[in-house]
Amino acid sequence: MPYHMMRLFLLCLFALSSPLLAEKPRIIFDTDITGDVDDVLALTMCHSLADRGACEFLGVTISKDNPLTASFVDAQNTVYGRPDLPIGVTRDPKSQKRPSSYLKLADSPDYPHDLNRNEDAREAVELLRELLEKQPDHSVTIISVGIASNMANLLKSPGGVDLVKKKVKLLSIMAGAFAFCSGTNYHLEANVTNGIGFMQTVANEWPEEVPIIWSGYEIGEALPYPRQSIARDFGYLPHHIVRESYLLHSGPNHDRPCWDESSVLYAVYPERGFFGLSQPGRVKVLDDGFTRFTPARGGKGSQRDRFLTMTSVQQSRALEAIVQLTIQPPQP
Ligand SMILES: [Ca+2]
Repeated sequence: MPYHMMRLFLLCLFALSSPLLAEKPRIIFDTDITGDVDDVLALTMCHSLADRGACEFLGVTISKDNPLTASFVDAQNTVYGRPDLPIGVTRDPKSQKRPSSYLKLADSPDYPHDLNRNEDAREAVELLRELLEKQPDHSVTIISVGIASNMANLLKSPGGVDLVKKKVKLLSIMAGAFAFCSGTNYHLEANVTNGIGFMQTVANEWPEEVPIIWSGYEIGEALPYPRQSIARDFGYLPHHIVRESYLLHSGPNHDRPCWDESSVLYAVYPERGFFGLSQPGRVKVLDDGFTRFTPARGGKGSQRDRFLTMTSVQQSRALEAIVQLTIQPPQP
């Protein structure tokens, strides 16, 4: 075969086998945006990745109770050029009520938007069901980075397990702990402990056929967002909702761990090697909130769950990717 033909053949072969050609993830971002600020940075990453064409951003659902959540998310979505992105809020009275240091920015004239009250937002599970039903089968990636109220209530809704089985490709969830972290081998992580029953429903009832990738506390703890970036990288707008939220929550002298951002990065770029994966197995949520992982042995037992792992090389790559996706300006 002549050289140029061989080259063409090899290029075609590469293109056909390239994961870049795989269908882009269609993402739903399920967040408890209230207490911690990593949700704000993670939501920004969803916008940046959608702006790059790396994913299709279907909507946001909110899993904790605070009257300003929907308004704040709409303000941030408006900053990032998606003023009409669907937003759903939990109305489950068992969802944790939570004060916030930064949601008040929703009331600032610096961040105009048109969804001003949670009462005007959709109910989260109703929105999740509608978004899922409209998508092709096995095409939706749900990124869940808060308490599991919406995920549990989705499963409990009529036909919910079958809907997840039919439409969802992956659940990328920030919850639990799977390695030594925070000074212990038995860390009780907040997204679990703030709603243990919800997380138990997810761990017990999520369909076996739909993989769950867990980002444990230890992953975000090892990804401290650099405070220098907050100081330097958001000056392209006179007021920046990400910068102001971060400062209201963490102040200028803290490198906030990127717990939620890790689940976004994995969900959209699972094949880029930012993280490793544990062997397959099953997570059980104990009554005290600990997440116990049992590996499948010899092909026996559930293989639904894996958790993220990270080498030091992956740590530096993942952190820089998170920073670059967080500081990326909105599309003009
Ligand atoms: Ca969160």
